[in-house]
Amino acid sequence: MSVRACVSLSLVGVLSAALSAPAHAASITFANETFATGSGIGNVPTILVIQAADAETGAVSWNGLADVTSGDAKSSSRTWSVADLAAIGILGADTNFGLVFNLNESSNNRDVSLTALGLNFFASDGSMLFAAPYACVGCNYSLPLVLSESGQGTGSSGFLFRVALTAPERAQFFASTSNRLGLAATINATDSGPETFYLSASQAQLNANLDPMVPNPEPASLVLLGTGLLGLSSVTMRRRRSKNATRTVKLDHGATQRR
Ligand SMILES: [Ca+2]
Ligand SMILES: [Ca+2]
Repeated sequence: MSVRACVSLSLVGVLSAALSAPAHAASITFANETFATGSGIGNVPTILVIQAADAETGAVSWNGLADVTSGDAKSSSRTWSVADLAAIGILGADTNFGLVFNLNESSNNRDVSLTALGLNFFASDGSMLFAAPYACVGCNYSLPLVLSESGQGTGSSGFLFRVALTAPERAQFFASTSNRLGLAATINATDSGPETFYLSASQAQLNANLDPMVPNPEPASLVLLGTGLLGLSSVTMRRRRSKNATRTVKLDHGATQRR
């Protein structure tokens, strides 16, 4: 195949990725931010409480009639209806809101490894509208994410995750005051007290440090985009090799991870 034909096919791949709709989807991201308001499970908008030794996994979801906790989730876990969310300042007009993760570990075992995290958006009848998985594309904090407890006390300080929905998802979820939000998480290397997650509107604080967040590209779009870019890269590499046979090109995707 000629170089020109390869370039044409690669561009088709890139264009088809760009044209695939929707280009974005709901996601949770992390930028190594901490959050220092609230104290105690009952004093913050807690959504999920999970506790087990060594490894814990649990979820709270909505079955159309009541909350359902599973795995290591405690009864203090609860879903939040759109009406509940409005009462704590999380509205459909918000471009993002916060999800705060508190550790409760013993002093000689402060690290945990977050291996899965995802919000689930339910219709009032219990059916799933859509999910917001942890999908920190290009943010340098991929899962499993090792986090270390910085201070004792549930709610006194925590790690701030940001949740972003697309405009159509916001419109869909916030259209009914009885739609509900649930959460699932899996954490390894745990001990001592429960790990907790709570919600935060606090738009002013959330927006103070970072640019407004946008939802991440969908994985399918990323694959197509990656395929197109790889095609372009291989063409470029072949052309360079033909000009300079001894030169080696190394592609570095820049992925690093906090340990
Ligand atoms: Ca630990
Ligand atoms: Ca713990």
